[in-house]
Amino acid sequence: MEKFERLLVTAALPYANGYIHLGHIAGAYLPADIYVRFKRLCKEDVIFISGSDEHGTAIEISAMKEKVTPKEIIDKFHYANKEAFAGLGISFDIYSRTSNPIHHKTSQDFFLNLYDKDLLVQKSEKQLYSEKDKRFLADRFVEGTCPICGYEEARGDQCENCGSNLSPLELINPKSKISGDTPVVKESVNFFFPLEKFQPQLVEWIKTKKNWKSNVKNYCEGWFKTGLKDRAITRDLDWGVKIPVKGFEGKVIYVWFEAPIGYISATKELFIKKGTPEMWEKYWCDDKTKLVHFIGKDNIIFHAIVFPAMLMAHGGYILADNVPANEFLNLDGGKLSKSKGHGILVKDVVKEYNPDVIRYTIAANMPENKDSDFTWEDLQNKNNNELAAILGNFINRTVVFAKTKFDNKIPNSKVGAKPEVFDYIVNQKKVIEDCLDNYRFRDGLNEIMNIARAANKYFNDSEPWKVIKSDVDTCGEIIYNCLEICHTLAIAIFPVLPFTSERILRILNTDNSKIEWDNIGKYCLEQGKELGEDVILFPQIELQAAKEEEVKEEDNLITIDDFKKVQLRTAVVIQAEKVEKSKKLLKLRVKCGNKEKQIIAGIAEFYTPEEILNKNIVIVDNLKPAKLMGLESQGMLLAAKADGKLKIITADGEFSDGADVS
Ligand code: B3M
Ligand code: ZN
Repeated sequence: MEKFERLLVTAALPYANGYIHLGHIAGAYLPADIYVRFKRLCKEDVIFISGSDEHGTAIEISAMKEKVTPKEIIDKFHYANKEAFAGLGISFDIYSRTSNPIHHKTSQDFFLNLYDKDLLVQKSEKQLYSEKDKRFLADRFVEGTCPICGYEEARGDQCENCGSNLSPLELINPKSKISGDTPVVKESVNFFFPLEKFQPQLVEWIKTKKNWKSNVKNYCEGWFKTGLKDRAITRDLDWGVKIPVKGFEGKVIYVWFEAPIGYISATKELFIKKGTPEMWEKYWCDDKTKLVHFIGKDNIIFHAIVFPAMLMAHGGYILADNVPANEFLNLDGGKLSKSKGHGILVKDVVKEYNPDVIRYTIAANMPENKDSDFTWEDLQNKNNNELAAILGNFINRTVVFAKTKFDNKIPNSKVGAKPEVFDYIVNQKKVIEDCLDNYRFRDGLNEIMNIARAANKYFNDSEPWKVIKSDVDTCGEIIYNCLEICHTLAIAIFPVLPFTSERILRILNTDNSKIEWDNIGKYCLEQGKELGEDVILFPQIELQAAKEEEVKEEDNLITIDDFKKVQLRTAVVIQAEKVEKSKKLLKLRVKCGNKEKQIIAGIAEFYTPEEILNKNIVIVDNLKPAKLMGLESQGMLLAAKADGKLKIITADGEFSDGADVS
């Protein structure tokens, strides 16, 4: 890793007053997780830090609205978000919280360091104070009449009616939102961080960052052009980290000053837990550490300008090597599809979908250079047409071949020359490294999938189903190579699809001891060993098309010629059994005139195999074959469905099988 010996990766600390949604994931957490998982596979020394941001007026306001304490709010969302991240496989080394005592102490020490050096400026300003509440009222704790438009419920910081930016002192008839009390004007002293003074140093520093994304650099240059201004870093509030200076009781450190220090506190906490408390310094104070902050674009100013300036002011700390901020992911075109029952909260979607399918869809659409969109139709497409059709298909056809033709064992490769596809794979390894190292995760994913594409081509071109008829050894070699490529894929997809990687290993009946980046394209499997159970990695996802509801009656009409295209015939069920691992499907063998067909029917919740056996049913005879759970279905049976019940249409007693129905 060039000049670096270790990696410190942070992902923004989300406020603990709301649930994490897919937009957050696309902005910071998934790119960070892909990066970290990749680096771990490369055997690099890496720690991945995040946690809940638990201070700030937003949290106090939520508490007030819900008539609970801030502590109740942060507890609720901290644990819920921690669990949601885990459900999506976001693999933090620690998910801490800024309410922890170690964070209060770390932030106060940091503050005192700057205070002792006389770097902080004190300024007295007029503020609204409520005698009844016994406190100064921060912007959002005041309500009054807008001086611009006369709207009576304008907030202290902004009028929601006319959009004007306001200060609480401008409001006519200001009232405390806590008690309704009419506040008075009082002087209050607060501390300011001398950001202006650090501009030249920041400009020089960012100039050296040749590999920063242009969106981040441009954004910073915009701020430099206007000129940085000193920033207030304390507030007249109750909830937060207390100011460790006499005479400043009842005030706290501004949340945006202490939250980034949370990365440091969390690192300390991590190493205390590991039993090597002094190690945190290696990660924060040794310039052989590479520090990377993953954030969404709305946090750039704090991570690329304010926090680095704070670290410069303090001294002794390393500065970020990169701040690969993402743009926004628009969720379902802004409409959250609540009517369709599809939420966008991580805690909900992980219950409904394979987390890897969510990870894949977001990674493929990652808003790296511009805003992008997430839609459920796209998730369905990505699952059915990419994950299932390319990756899942290769694993499945390989394993099924080994199962049926090689006794479910990894065949011995007697011939022993590595086919060319491995040269391609070894080269792809470098291509993927280049993408992931440079925070190009969309491209990286595409290049990873190119290995699966090449694998399918190798399978097709080698035609093992033909070779087996004349040359079992050569066929064994082909299938052995394909199984090795399955193992290589388990490594290559691991950063993006960790759950699937694990499942592939189970299918191959092997452990993760060979799962390291350098083993891509290498032989790792034990010949002759029994394989595990094969499972369908990506079952088809059917979405109720949104448009369905909107289809108008007249659009629904068809001509007699349309109808004639459908060949309906009677058929008799001659065999019926359950489809393994499926609650819904039965596998039927039907006789229709002088031919037999296999039909996979979604009726298992309503009929047992015994009940349907020997029934005279009606089938669509000329339906294009389709695969369901890996099984070919060569037709469809007719059934009526209403109120959660289902009855198949029968032609009992009247007709022999094979009769036309019209
Ligand atoms: N809590 C803002 C946000 O959640 C803020 C990030 C802090 S990172 C140190 O977008
Ligand atoms: Zn107004």
